[in-house]
Amino acid sequence: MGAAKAGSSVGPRALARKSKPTDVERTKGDSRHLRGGLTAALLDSAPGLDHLDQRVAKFHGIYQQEDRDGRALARVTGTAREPNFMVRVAVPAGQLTADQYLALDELAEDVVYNRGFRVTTRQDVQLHGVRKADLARAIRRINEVGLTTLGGCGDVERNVVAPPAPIRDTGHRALQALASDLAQALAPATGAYREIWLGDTPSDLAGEEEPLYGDAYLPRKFKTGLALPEDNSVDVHAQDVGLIGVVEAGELTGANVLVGGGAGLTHRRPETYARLASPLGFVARPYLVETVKVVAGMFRDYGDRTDRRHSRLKYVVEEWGIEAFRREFESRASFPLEEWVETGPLEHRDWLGCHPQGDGRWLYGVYVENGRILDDGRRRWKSALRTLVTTLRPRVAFTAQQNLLLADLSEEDLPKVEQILDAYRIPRPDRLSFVRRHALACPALPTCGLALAESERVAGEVVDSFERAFAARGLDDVPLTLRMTGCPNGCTRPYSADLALVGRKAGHYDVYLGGGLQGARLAELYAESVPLERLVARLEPLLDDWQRRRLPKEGLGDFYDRCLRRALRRDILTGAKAEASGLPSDARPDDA
Ligand code: SRM
Ligand code: SF4
Repeated sequence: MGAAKAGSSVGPRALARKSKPTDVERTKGDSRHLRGGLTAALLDSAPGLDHLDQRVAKFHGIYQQEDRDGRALARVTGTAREPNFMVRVAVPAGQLTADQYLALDELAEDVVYNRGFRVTTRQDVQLHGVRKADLARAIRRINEVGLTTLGGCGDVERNVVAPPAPIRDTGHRALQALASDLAQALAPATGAYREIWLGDTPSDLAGEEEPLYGDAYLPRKFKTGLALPEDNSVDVHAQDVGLIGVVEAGELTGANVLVGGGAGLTHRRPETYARLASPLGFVARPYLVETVKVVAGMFRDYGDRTDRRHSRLKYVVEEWGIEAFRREFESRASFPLEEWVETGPLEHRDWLGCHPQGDGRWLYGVYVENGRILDDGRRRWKSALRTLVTTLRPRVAFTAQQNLLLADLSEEDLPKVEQILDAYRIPRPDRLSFVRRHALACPALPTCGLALAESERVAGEVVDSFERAFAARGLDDVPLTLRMTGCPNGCTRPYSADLALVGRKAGHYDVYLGGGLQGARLAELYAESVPLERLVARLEPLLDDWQRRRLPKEGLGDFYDRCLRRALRRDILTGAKAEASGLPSDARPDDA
């Protein structure tokens, strides 16, 4: 089990175009179920891990990085480049207790160079700049409070995302429970994590099995997202597997299943593309965990293990066609795949501000700029949130828009929340423009080894300038998604946004237009390699056109789609036009 069936004839086209598995496949297969040389490496005095252990460490939620600002300096001064680590804590559906939140806050004080941490677009938390000597302490602490980093990264099921709002209705409750069940059912079974980080006695490898993944794990990352028709806060079409819950007569009867979504593409590789997931059918509630396992098993067996750039479920689905994929799914499933249930268009919710939970209590969604929980300059998100959580003891939930919800508040708590936000100069959601409220930016420089351009560090200015351009034209009355990334990997899911700025090279961005908040339509490439300082000017004629010709309340993406889209609408978006861009050879390691 676990080996790719290279050249299998199940799909209309054989997938494996090269015959030799990648080096990463060998590393995984030789790792003795993700042990590698990590135990010894943690004890040696080297500041970093060797490249094989770096690959294994990803499955434990740990990425070796370096401060890319310091790279040039090291080159000039001839000093060695110092590695450090990013630790990703997996938080299914983003749900935390107050104590877990405060433990992360404290841990950041202890092991993170700037004492901050960051909410991710998959409802996780990342701690950046951790020293190797502090890794074991950090991971122990995370586990002591009932959290884990296992599967935060690596070629396994990643964090399961789901609507985070603590609404006491059937749909939200059932999907949050399902996210947790899926996380457990698809977690690697190896004892390696507990042995290395938590001091468990080494198990007898001969008797240890990875029943779902096999010895070589999946060919690459695998992502599951859950949504409700009235709450697609996770971009369900961008997931390898998306489940849209169907609630009938107050019961979750099952879910419509989507397969083969994904946002990553590579410049100069037109055969790589972003793709919206395709409808597979409806599955009844008792079989939803099994459904994701069946799809993961298909990816395990048919995903490309010879070329990591071509190794995502979306390529299997696109190349086989959904009919062939469905036939194979049905041949593996022990339960029926039924007809898709019509539930109407998906709606996006961000849950910022205050909302009744439906049980007499309230939730308050706090806007966190780029998910960065940090005390920095005038705004003090870290102190504000610590004060809120310490004083009010809410449950906490992270959103896939990098924000944070405080749950289970009483009505009397609500003014206190706003007082505390004001005291720390945190903008209240109702005072944000739509463009700022929905904007997302990835970390990019200086931590991300794949960044071609800045993202988070310039996003504030970019939002400021678009905010001015929209306000000057009276175009600030509709929600709008502006998503920025430092490279085409798509970590903020930019290819389904109204407006996306995707790093092409230092200081330059490709501009995409035509998606929308619901994430159900792909944007298209509108302008290539636009200098940062020209972005607004380049788009001004288009904004004028939108102002003149739009329907009442028509958003930018909808307007673009109705009036200006050049390409025939498709479910995939290739990087073909970006072929000319120069991707440094170290910008896309094959084992990311
Ligand atoms: Fe991502 C790689 C950050 C969500 C597509 N992503 C990376 C790495 C780990 C860079 C690396 O491999 O060395 C980035 C770490 C930067 C840093 O310094 O923190 C990184 N990705 C992020 C986060 C933190 C962005 C954020 O602003 O929050 C998100 C963490 C999610 C999590 O908690 O698990 C994040 N990444 C995504 C998403 C969105 C999603 O999952 O909903 C995508 C697009 C969806 C998809 O997977 O198709 C995404 N990240 C990628 C890719 C391209 C994958 C592909 O199929 O081509 C890479 C590169 C790779 O894997 O080779 C990547
Ligand atoms: Fe890094 Fe690119 Fe992801 Fe941004 S989009 S975090 S630059 S991999």
